Amino acid sequence: MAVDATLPYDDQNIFARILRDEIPSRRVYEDDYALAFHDIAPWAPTHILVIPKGKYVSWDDFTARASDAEITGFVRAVGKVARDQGLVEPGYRLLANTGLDSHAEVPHLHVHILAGRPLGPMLV
Ligand code: IU
Repeated sequence: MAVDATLPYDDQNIFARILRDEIPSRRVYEDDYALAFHDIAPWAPTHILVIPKGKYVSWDDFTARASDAEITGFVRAVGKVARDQGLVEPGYRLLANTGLDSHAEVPHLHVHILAGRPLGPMLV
């Protein structure tokens, strides 16, 4: 079910539980600002989710409330994960759904890193 980006943060959401290690995930990277793990239902040969350590519902919430250090740390982590996974060539796509129309499903900000095949044009 799509989630409303304006809802308050839910400490029991699945990615909060992954952050707390209450639920296993295939982690690929972690630092003070971010955790990256493989998506459980990949849309492409490489499908990694990068989430901030802080409690942010969406891209909108994050960019409105996070500190400059959190934003810089998170964005750098996304770039580092893609580099470390060898995705810069031939390339990758970043995607962050926010709000009902985007069909965001998990109410903790996540950036999708998609790669591993020609992804074609963005159709929507
Ligand atoms: P969305 O942007 O909120 O629609 O993406 C949610 C993603 O989280 C989606 O690709 C799911 O496959 C993924 N996911 C996951 O990796 N592990 C989980 O336990 C759950 C969802 I629930």
